[in-house]
Amino acid sequence: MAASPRMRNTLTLFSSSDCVVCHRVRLVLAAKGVVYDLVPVDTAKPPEDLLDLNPYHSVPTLVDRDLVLYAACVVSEYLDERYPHPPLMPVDPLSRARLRLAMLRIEREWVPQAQAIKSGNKAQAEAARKHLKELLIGSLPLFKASKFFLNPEMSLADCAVAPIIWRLPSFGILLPKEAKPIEDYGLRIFRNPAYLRSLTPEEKLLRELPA
Ligand SMILES: N[C@@H](CCC(=O)N[C@@H](CS)C(=O)NCC(=O)O)C(=O)O
Repeated sequence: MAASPRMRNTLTLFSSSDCVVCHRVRLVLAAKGVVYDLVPVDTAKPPEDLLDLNPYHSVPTLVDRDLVLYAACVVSEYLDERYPHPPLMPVDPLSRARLRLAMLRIEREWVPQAQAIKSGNKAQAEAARKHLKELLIGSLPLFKASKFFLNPEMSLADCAVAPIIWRLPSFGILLPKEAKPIEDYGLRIFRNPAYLRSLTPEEKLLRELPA
């Protein structure tokens, strides 16, 4: 949960207001119930602090006292270790490796499509829309296999996937009927009270929260 500006918290997150990668980290923080200061960033005009702290000037960037972390995968795993409850990774090495590989593929294949839909020109956005839809439909067996993404419990992988599913209506992606397990999966996450806490005001407008 983002704290009021007057409070000083240990953690500060530089985050833009509508970004699947920042949303991923905000969802980890919300699932853990961690209080933090949120610094809204316009990536076209990054604040001086961010320019000094992160050589890539990217968001999300997390500051925990003297520690500065960037890259959503690094930040998410750090938060899961720093705030162990509830755990967002399975315990056995095989399941952990599978989830890490899934997160890598989401980062390399799904996220660039989401970013191109939002920021690309018309042709790039249209191609990305088509590609993302194909990727999702191709992953249907994974959404059907367990309650959450590749895991019986909510995990860091869901924190990476759910922000993309949340945006499908705003991306203009309508999934076919046979992809209902993806919609059902999304609803299981969106109904979690932590999910609401992960959203910025801009992201709240992207679709209706389920009852
Ligand atoms: N690999 C980075 C990428 C994050 C990313 O693409 N962030 C975008 C905003 S959604 C950004 O900061 N763009 C501005 C820049 O990179 O200068 C991560 O996982 O954190």
